[in-house]
Formats: sequence, C-alpha cells, structure tokens
Amino acid sequence: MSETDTIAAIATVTGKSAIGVVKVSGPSAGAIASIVTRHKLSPRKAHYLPFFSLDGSSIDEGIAIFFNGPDSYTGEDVLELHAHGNPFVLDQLVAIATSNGARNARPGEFTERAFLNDKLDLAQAEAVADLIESNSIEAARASVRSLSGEFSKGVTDLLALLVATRVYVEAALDFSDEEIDFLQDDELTERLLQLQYSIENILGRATQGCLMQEGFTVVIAGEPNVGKSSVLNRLTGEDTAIVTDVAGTTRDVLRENISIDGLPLHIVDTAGLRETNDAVEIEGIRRAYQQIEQADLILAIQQAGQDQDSSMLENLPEAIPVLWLYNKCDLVCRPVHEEPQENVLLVSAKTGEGFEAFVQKLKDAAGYTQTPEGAFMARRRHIDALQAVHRHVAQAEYNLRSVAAGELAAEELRMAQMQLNQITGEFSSDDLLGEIFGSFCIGK
Ligand SMILES: Nc1nc2c(ncn2[C@@H]2O[C@H](COP(=O)(O)OP(=O)(O)OP(=O)(O)O)[C@@H](O)[C@H]2O)c(=O)[nH]1
Ligand SMILES: [Mg+2]
Repeated sequence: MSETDTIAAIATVTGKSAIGVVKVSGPSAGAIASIVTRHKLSPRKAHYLPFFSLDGSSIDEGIAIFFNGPDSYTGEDVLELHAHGNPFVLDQLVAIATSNGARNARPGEFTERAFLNDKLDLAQAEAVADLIESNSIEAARASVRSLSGEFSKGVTDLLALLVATRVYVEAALDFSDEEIDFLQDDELTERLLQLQYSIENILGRATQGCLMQEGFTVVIAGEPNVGKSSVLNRLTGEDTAIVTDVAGTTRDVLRENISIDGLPLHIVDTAGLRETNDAVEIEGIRRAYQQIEQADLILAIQQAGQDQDSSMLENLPEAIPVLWLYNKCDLVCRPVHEEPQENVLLVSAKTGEGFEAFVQKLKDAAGYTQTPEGAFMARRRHIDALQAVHRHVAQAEYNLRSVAAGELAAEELRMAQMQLNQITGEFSSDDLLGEIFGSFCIGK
C-alpha cells in the first residue's frame, strides 16, 4: 500500500463520551473537509460548524480543524473533526472519509507517518505509545521527557561524541607510522572515558524509565505458614490473600500490583513449599516453582528464630537474585543474628516492623534510584542497545590500552555506532517498525 494514500480513524475511545474525534491524514484530507463541512477551512483554525452526510443531511455539529502539511502531526494534510462522542456519529464521519478517497488507518499509522516524514524519531514515536500506556504520573513524566526529544538528544549527543572518537582513531591509524603514537595519548583516553560516562548516565536514566513501564516482579516463596501471604497483605495494604494458621492455606498463585514511588511492583504469592501427597497442593507447588523461574527477585521467607529445613528453597535458579526475609520477628528476642547480613532482613508482617528497610531494599534490588535529572521512558530494546554500546566501547578501550590493537578498537567503535543508530531509527528494519507501530492503538 502506498504511503501517500489517505487514512481515517476515530482517535478517541469507543463508546459514548462528551466528545469524539475523527482524524484524516493524506492528500484527500482537504477534499474530505470540504465535503463534510461545506466550508473552506482556514488552516490551523478551529471552525464551529455543522457536519453533513453525503445526502446533505446534518449529522452533528462540532469543531473542524485543518492542518496543512508539512505543519501537522503526520507531516501531511490533516483534518480533525471534533464531534459529539456517539459511536454512530463517528462511524458516519469515518464512512464519509472512506467513501471519498480515504481508507481505514492501521494501528499507529498516524504516528508511523509522522516518523516516516521526520516529525519524530523512533524513540519519540515509542514515547507517544508509552505516554498513552503510562500507569503513574512518574511514568507519564518520563514519557513526556522522551517524547519532547530529551532522550533522543542524549543519544544524538552520544553519537556525536562517538563519531568524533572514531574519526580520531581512524585518523591515528592512517598516520600510524608517524613518530608519535596517537593511539597512546591522553586525549584519546579522555575521550573514551567521557564516552563511557555519558553512556552510563543515559543508561541509568533509561533503565529507570524502563522499570517504570515494565515494573519489577517479586515472587514470594517459602515453606507453609512462614507468613508469605501476610507479607503480601502488608505490602498491598489490603486483605488480599487468605491468611490462616493452617499450613498450606495458599494453593493458587496470587498476583497483586502496587506502586512504590512510581516503581510498579508485581508481587506474586505462592503455595508453601513442602513434600506433600495432597494433589491440589502438589499442583500449587508446581505453579509456585513456575513463578519462581520468571521472577526478577525471589523473596525467600523463613520464620525468624527458627532453624528450618530450607531444602525446598535450595535449588533456586542461580541467575535470579534472592532476598531473604526472616518474618515474625515480633515473636523472637533479638538480636537473632550477630552481624546484619547482606540480603537478609528481619521483619514482622504482623506489626510492620522492618518493612521500611524492606521496601527500600526492594527498590535497590530493582535498581530504582529516581535520578535527579529524571528518567527517560525507554524500552527493553533501548536498554539492550545502550548496554551493547557500553560493551563495545569498553572493548575498544581494552584493545587500545592493553593490546594496542587500533584496528580492532576502530571496529568496536563502528559497531557501537550501529547500535546507537537503532535507537532513534536511523537504520531500522521493517520488521522492527511493524512491531513497534503495530502495538499502538488505532487512531494514533
Ligand atoms: N506473630 C506473627 N504471626 C504472623 C506473622 N506473619 C504471619 N503470621 C501468622 O502466621 C500464620 C501463617 O501466615 P500466612 O501468611 O498464612 O502464611 P503463609 O506462608 O502464606 O502460609 P501458606 O499459605 O500456608 O503457605 C498466620 O496465623 C499469621 O497470622 C508475623 O509477622 N508475626
Ligand atoms: Mg499463604
């Protein structure tokens, strides 16, 4: 399908609402505006007037705004019709557009056109979808920061620094038989250090944004009756899970989402782990292990002051970090431990003791720091790319300093640049673009 055809869609939520907006973008937008409004619209001005159907009857009255390309969201001619939010009215307006040269827009197609017409780069386009999907004010702020181009600017500045370093290295290689060895001088060391510092700064801020969007999954595991469900309830502040003194109370997997200072935590409560012949419990335990495999952090709970056989927690996946909680500390005389151990906390789900430190520990484990400069809304693919850039630059530095292999260093820097270009979409495959824009809502 040609990119110069005209597209139309309802941009507001389906259902009844005070106002509903229909958007049209492409070369026929002006003609469609004339048909619907029977009026010559001045660009970028709100006109309050009747909307007409093809047979000349009035459908509704509302506001029509016409934007001349390239001064529009998509960069093409755009018509916006703000009607009353009735689905039949809005459908009719779209039908008039589609019978006059437009077709129904695909999800994200308006933003895709904005990207193709250089109105937004890829990271900004993704921020549009992320802003719409934001579940907290912090996430929304981070999205706006990315949408306004702050993240892209950080990436572009990084790119400029990287290109300058590449030029320096390549030039040094060309003159390598000169007496002074450029590759060993302080100027280059300084540049590489600055590059690493910039990457770490952006990576830190992007990681915060990514965490805000995706959240952090904590799976509570431990033997029956140690207080797993009580810990969940204390965290959610509600009576979410059933708590009794019967060992084996929880059987199903229970999932709750909470937000701590803008960090979405997905907390998963599971069945107590023990040897059992009860068929229901066996299935619950199987599901518990399944959840453990998918955790970002395992919260292993034991009862404080009791020597327990923690064999059921022995074979936890090595790659997943574990935080040990000794619960029911209200029942024991302290100090239980001589020395505070790292990743071991003493708490009471009953009294709330130790929970402040525990919640802080959860934020630390997630790597959530609320950087003073503010988070960038970023996606997993951005983080992966930035981490790859970091690795390539570190390798380049090693190649130069430790093995004096200038050619290899130059190649690493070239690969770092390729990774960076992917973030803003300079060189992106059609598959990636399809995946990104396909996840938008229709009309955006
Ligand atoms: N004193 C005291 N009792 C607690 C504390 N936390 C939980 N309990 C009690 O311990 C018992 C078991 O609590 P649950 O939260 O159901 O324990 P669980 O680990 O979810 O148990 P299962 O679902 O059976 O695996 C209940 O009687 C709770 O009231 C605590 O911090 N202090
Ligand atoms: Mg339970």
